[in-house]
Amino acid sequence: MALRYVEIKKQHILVINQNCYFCLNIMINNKKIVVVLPAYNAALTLKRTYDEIPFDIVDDVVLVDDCSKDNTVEVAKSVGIKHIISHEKNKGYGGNQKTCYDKALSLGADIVVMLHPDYQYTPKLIQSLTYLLAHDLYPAAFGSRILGGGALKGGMPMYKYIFNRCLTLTQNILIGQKLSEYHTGYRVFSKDILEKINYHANSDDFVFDNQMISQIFYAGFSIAEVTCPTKYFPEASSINFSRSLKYGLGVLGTSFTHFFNKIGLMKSEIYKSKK
Ligand SMILES: Nc1nc2c(ncn2[C@@H]2O[C@H](COP(=O)(O)OP(=O)(O)O)[C@@H](O)[C@H]2O)c(=O)[nH]1
Ligand SMILES: [Mg+2]
Repeated sequence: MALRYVEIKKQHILVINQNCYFCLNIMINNKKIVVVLPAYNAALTLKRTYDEIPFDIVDDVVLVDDCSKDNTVEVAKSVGIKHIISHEKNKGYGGNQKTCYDKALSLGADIVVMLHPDYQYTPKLIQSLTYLLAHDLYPAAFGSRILGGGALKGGMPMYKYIFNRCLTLTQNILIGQKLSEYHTGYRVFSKDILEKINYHANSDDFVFDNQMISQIFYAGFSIAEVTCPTKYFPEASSINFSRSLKYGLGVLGTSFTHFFNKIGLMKSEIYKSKK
């Protein structure tokens, strides 16, 4: 009997005969994996990113479009993304992620992968990152551009690299942790984390990412890191020096807030648990 392997709409299918076929999607440890793509002007890079997602283990993809000025939504439809949400107004990167995580939880995700659709981080790392969560070793895993030297090799501007290293050192001291960087955009979270931390209380801007790390550590969760290459090219990076500066100040504010809450001098809304 000749078995046939086909790929239909990103599903891997083993065909025995006309009436009999098997979907070859593998669930790691019975966990549902949802990839969320917070998109803003991602039309030129979305397909390249989407095509590299490992659909043998990924169950669903959600794209949230933050009122892009290009045809991101049309491209998302054309590549076959099932869950597309469009913001009527531009909310910002943090506001976008709030919608992403709400949707992923409503789809019953056990593991949520936040992947930038600007093709800066390779989707080929999804397996390595998600296995750490699927086997209950860690509740969160990040792709680190600092471990393994991916940042400079990938063309991160020198001023961003220096900011990254200085802010990371300060944060490790104030938060009492040992991450290699707090600024990567490649993050995988367990359902437990997303159900517990109050991410809705965070900023709608870029500092959202940093507040989330602070909340995760504050709640007593740990974070794994995996070396990660990165690519800097015009479509993958829009944050200029002044936005970086604003972000850097926000990061310092977040770290001091964390420290003052820890020693009991402040009681901030962002650390109130959702459950
Ligand atoms: N929702 C939203 N996302 C944005 C906005 N500006 C940038 N982004 C997204 O934020 C992420 C990081 O921005 P990016 O310019 O790639 O930053 P960089 O790679 O660190 O220089 C990317 O996924 C962008 O699509 C915005 O105004 N709104
Ligand atoms: Mg980018």
